[in-house]
Amino acid sequence: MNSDDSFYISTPIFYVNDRPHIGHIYTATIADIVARRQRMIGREVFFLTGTDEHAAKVVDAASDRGLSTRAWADQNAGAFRKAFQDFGISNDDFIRTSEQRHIEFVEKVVSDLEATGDVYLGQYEGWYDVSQEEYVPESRAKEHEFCSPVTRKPLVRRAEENYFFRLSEYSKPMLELLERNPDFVKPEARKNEVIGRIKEGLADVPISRTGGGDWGVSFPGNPKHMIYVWIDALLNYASAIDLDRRRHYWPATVHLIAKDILWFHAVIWPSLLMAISKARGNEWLSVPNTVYAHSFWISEGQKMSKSLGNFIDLEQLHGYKERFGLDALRFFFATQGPLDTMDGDFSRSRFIEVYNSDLANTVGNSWNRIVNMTRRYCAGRLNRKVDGEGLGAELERIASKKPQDSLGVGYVSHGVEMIKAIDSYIQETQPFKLAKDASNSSQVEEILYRCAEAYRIASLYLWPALTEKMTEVWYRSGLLSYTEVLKNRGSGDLEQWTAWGGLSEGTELLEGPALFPRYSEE
Ligand code: ME8
Repeated sequence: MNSDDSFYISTPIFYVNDRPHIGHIYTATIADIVARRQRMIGREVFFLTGTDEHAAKVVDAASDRGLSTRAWADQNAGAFRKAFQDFGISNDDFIRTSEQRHIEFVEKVVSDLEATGDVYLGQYEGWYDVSQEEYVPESRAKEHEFCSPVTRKPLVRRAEENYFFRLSEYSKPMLELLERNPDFVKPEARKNEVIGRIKEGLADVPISRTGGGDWGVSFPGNPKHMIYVWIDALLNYASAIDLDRRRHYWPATVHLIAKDILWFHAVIWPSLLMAISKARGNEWLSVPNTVYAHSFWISEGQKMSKSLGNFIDLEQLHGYKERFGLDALRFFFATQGPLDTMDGDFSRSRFIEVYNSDLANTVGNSWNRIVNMTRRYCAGRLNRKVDGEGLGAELERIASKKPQDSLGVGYVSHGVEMIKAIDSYIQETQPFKLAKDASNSSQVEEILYRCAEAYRIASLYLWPALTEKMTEVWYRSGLLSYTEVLKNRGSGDLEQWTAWGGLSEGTELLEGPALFPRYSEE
């Protein structure tokens, strides 16, 4: 079991047949926001991402370009690594399935499973979805007119001698797991889909292929067979843990994925882990706490596709970053993304609308007003430290609400609500009017302290998404030590930080450029 204060979050490992796009950056950003918040509340976080390299489509994409598979995989793995840096992702490790540490682990596990009989040699014939690298059961193939349920590309008939994983043995343990741990699959509706499909019955699954070249991990003792890319891929979550050094992070707290790969994560992966535990003794690798499957981004109202030309690629994302700032993109992902069971539409007009209303007019403007009034009426300093009367109770009410998603991403919206509460408070108390009469000066000082202090509290809710701009706010209000605390993982204490009164008397608020300048298309 992992220690209570550790928190292990992963993204899928992404195929290197092409460069990253919005979907990959989205999942990584959400995982990043979760990871940052968990570090903030004092957990010791391990945040893993990486690349899935041994897929046939990587081989095909490389040969289309006249490159070696290795060269193409290296190039794209590099592109993922760079993109994650460019978009502020704070992953602790980046695993590639072509690394030796991973390959050795896969070989060891597969040998163990062969020894217990959970993996055996047999015959398979069925419908294969080349675009998704998976077999599709007869009934599902029929239902989708023998096309890929995901990409609509025609399925192909494949027959082969394969090694199989005895998944059929795990229906009962899987149903028990889902019963015992109601948080195992999130959101709730996804869990019901999974339970429904398990109840239809689980068949053994092929886990090797032959004749597809030598790009992959060969089956231990029978190198004619290569280990199927999905088994190879799922094991990354364990191989990266480096069982001596990072053992205390196990089991994973959350595997964050999208709905397209839910079955692999919610059924095959835990079954595999149960089989591994059987081989190695109980609890060697126990099942994750939660598999969280978000939905898809679509674009301008339609499914994204290369042929429609509405694919939001890396260049476009860089365009948003340059024009609006990285924080604006992260904020849009956090508050408008398909985190639940509905797909989310990424449209430029919506992006601008959210940017202007939440960031320019609320988060940015409110800070600007507080600083300007403090400079104008109080020589730039918060001269009077007071309690939160008139504002504190409202902040507490907002803070006590549970966000809709179980990951806690919704806390970002709490920060915006808190800032709206500051704006209402300014509206009610009218410090700009009071300041006209010098005899009100202490009252004005009190109001401005309350606003700045409430903003400080809101900034802590916003920081996991708005990391650059809230760090800037901390700089402008003498709180730069926060960033030092956050660098030392696990030393943050959010309760203490968000308690009223963090800003000391005499704090100077510094002027600076607008945090989020209003955007207009002209
Ligand atoms: O499936 N909207 O890799 P992959 C939101 N290698 N998220 C999206 C998205 C969209 N339109 N499109 C993709 C694989 N994603 C395997 C995984 S894990 C052991 C192996 C995101 O490169 C989302 O996280 O096809 C989805 O699950 C993932 O990219 C699929 O990435």
